[in-house]
Amino acid sequence: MTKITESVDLDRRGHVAVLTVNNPPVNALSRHVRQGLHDGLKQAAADTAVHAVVITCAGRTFIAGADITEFGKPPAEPSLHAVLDLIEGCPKPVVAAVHGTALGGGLEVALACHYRVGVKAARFGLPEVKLGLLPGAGGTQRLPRVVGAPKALQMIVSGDPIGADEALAHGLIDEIVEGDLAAAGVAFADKVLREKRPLRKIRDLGDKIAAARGEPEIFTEFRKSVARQTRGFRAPENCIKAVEAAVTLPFDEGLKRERELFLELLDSPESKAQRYFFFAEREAAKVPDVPADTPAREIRKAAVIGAGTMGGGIAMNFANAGIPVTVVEVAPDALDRGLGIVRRNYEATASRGRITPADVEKRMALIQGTTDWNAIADADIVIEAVFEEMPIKKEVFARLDAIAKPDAVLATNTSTLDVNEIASATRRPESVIGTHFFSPANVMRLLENVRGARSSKTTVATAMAVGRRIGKVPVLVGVCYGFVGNRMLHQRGLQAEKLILEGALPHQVDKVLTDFGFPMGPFAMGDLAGLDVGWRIRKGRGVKSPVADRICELGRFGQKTGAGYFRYDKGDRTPIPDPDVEKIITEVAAEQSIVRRHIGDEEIRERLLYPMVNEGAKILEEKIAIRASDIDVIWVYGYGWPVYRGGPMFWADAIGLRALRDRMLAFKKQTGDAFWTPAPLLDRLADAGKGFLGG
Ligand code: T1G
Ligand code: NAD
Repeated sequence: MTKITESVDLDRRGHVAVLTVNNPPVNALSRHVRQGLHDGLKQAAADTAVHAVVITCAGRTFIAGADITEFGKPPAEPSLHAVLDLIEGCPKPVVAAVHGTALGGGLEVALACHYRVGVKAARFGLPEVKLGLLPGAGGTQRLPRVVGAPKALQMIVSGDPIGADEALAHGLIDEIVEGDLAAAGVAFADKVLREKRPLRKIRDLGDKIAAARGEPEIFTEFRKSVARQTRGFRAPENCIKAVEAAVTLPFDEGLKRERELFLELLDSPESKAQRYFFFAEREAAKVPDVPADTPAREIRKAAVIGAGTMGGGIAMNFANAGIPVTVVEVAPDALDRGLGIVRRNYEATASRGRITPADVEKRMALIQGTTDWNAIADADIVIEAVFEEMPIKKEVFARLDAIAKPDAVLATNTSTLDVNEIASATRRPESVIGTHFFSPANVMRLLENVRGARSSKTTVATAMAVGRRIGKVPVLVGVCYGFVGNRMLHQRGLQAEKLILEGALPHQVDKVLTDFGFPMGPFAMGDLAGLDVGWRIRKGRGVKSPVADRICELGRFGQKTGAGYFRYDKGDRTPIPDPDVEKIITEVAAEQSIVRRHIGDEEIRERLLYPMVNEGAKILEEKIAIRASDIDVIWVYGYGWPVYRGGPMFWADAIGLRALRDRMLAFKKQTGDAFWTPAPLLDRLADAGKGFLGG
């Protein structure tokens, strides 16, 4: 075994040279890996005793792509292109032996090889679009030549990997192998030599792309089919153009076109935001004083109290992860209603072909409904999702304290209430934590875990681990009113109500945020979540929101009642502006002697988003959030902040905190409203010319 570089070893097995990449944690193509492959290949090519080469990786995965931490830095030789040319141009067969994930530049390395084998569990993908990029090392030119243009479009624009079976079916790999991977790679190389198979260079393959030549509708139809989910993203269109180039241009010209399209994206604000977010999401999983090896409770059985809007969705998450879950309700009719919605949701998913009817039954079988509280005595975690009223919450937790097993984690899904006060209703506050899901709970990926003053490290570790296990992105926050997300949302809501009183209309305000990239605006979002939830909270706190209160007094709770700020046709979720609401708004404005005026979109955007950022600064000062990037993860996964804008704190840094702070002061001067007072942290950073994310 020869060490070519710190991360690449060269070994000889008979006439086959084996190049092994070992660059933990995911064998990214850092400069020393590229150097190692480059020099190792040269060595193997020059060695007359070597008749073939296998490229494989140590550790948990094949190469997971270019080293994202190197982006934005001056390019270092050898380039990946140079390495791939060496692989494809090698006069001896080169075989890629894949396990784990061959992603991005990793799949491009495999595509430059003459043959590819993979283990059954291997996955293959080009996820660059998720970083606001495109496969920039020949992936957009080689993949279509193997799997055809339509499949390549689907893989490159979705960024989602495919499994080994599908890869084999599409000719992306030549064989699924078992046992020791390097040995299997060598055996395959020996077979290639024995059978005198040609050096199959994908650059020379033409039949699959020929099939798409003269069929521009493939691209037109594809653009139409992805228009909705790619709205606002820059990278998908460049990905499509690059695949078009693969079909219409000779290989080397296509490669040049790919390069142009890649460089356009590399410096784009969207890709910078999405690359920032890649690391922000991974940082959010880390809790400084709760090391990754802190023992978490094993969750074999779960329970949910309340089968309402949230309880049902929460139960589905556990069933989806194969964990049996018991749902407790006050009465059989409430239970039937709640579990009926759960079954209909599963059947709707099955009707769209995402799960099978058998899956529906399997998951429903994991969800047991009851009104008997003793049924939850053996649950490892209990999540409460009953009405948002403190007395009811405390009564429920006192009862849980009496029934639940000693080491159970007791969690509350409250959206605003004091988790410490809820915990005080038990004799085991160290086992109590907030697990704040977002509506619809079986869909939204964010889980805001709320650490109480007495929550133990094991309880925190368990809540974070459970979150990942049920497919959520858990972020840990502290106890305060509305935690992080709802607390910032509240500031936006206050301004949204003022904006419609002063002259804007709900659909105009919503359009400003949907143009910004949100899936919906504040008013349509209120209608989705149910205006009664906010009304119940306001009444509980003795605060008023004149327009919203008046709408609720009319029984207009949003989508669930067919009308809220907007009205909805039966079975349709499209918000329709309603003159009745405009009438309510103008009446309330008149009662408050507000002279309505034209308000421009720029002002609407600033007044909705700057107060959120300002509240984010206060949240950081109070250490309710561990880091600024956690706030961004919360807003992207919980509230639909467009990922290509990074999140509110990243976005604020991009605008410049001084400019943002000065606009707030301008609004303060204009309105005389202390609401616009910049947070001390914002002021300090603005004066220092710094940002929330350092720099
Ligand atoms: N570069 C640098 N660091 C990376 C990395 C990468 N490509 N991938 C992962 N990491 C770090 C990550 O930050 C974390 O660090 C640790 O590895 C474990 O990751 C030319 C332009 C492979 C499926 O987009 O999807 O190739 O937090 O927690 O859940 O065309 O990582 O421990 O310090 O995510 O098991 C394209 C990105 C690059 C794949 C493993 N490739 N990675 O998931 O672990 S662009 C990607 C992933 C490119 C070429 C272009 C996942 C994974 P830390 P993890 P995991
Ligand atoms: P909901 O009114 O739809 O459901 C509450 C359910 O709890 C009802 O079915 C009720 O019968 C049941 N219930 C009440 N008291 C009970 C008891 N003692 N034992 C068993 N069941 C009982 O309310 P929801 O929207 O699901 O909200 C539930 C909790 O989740 C609240 O704390 C809310 O703030 C929070 N939350 C709501 C949302 C949202 O968007 N709706 C989002 C996040 C968090």
